[in-house]
Amino acid sequence: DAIRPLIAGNWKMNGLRASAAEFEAMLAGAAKVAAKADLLVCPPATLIAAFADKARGSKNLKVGAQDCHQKASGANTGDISAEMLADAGASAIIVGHSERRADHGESDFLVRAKAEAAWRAGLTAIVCIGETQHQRDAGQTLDICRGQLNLSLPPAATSGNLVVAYEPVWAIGTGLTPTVGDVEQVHRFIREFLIAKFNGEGARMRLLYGGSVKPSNAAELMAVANVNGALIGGASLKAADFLAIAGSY
Ligand code: G2H
Repeated sequence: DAIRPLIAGNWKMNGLRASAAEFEAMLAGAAKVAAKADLLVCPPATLIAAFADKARGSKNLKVGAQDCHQKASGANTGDISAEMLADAGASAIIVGHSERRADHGESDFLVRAKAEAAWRAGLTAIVCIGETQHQRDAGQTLDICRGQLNLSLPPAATSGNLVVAYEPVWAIGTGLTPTVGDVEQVHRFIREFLIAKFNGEGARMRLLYGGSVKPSNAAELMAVANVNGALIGGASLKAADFLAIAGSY
């Protein structure tokens, strides 16, 4: 069977309660594009409950989170647990985004613990990996990806509880995208890794591309072998762009 694509929006630190109108437009348009792909919107934590309430009962569009703490509860001022995100109505959590790895010093080991926290709360983990410009220039792209996959993916990963997102750091928010050939090479490498480690489950896991995906390049990127959807930042903030990307399947 073909892998059902996932089009996931990562709003990052953008969005106020007034953004509900944009989310409602996504919800309204989702039915048209949902025949071919699952849709997920990951707003900032402050908006998850309100958006999830609006999306309740929608089979077309779900709400997710951008990060979680690895523990279920405790003396961790300012942190939010996967259990709390599940309680707010999230169905998935992005973990290990390069901005968190860079800005908050998150290690592969912590990312793995966060993925397991998502599962503990019954949620899907979307684990992000990807190389920096410096690492790409040094020819280390596949080595970096292998290292991150080895250490960030928990051994109990299945095609149902894990999504992998490949996001070359130099392509994030820069407007630069790798060539189709580059994406194809890295995604083939990741697929081979996943099959070697998780057998049939690895063959069925969803593998997203992320980094400056927009309506004008989505069809080309989504057509690449082993690209089973997209993780979209900037272009996921506007319903028209997000739905156009989702509709490019
Ligand atoms: C990569 C991506 C979303 P953008 O971070 O995760 O952001 O599409 O803005 O490059």
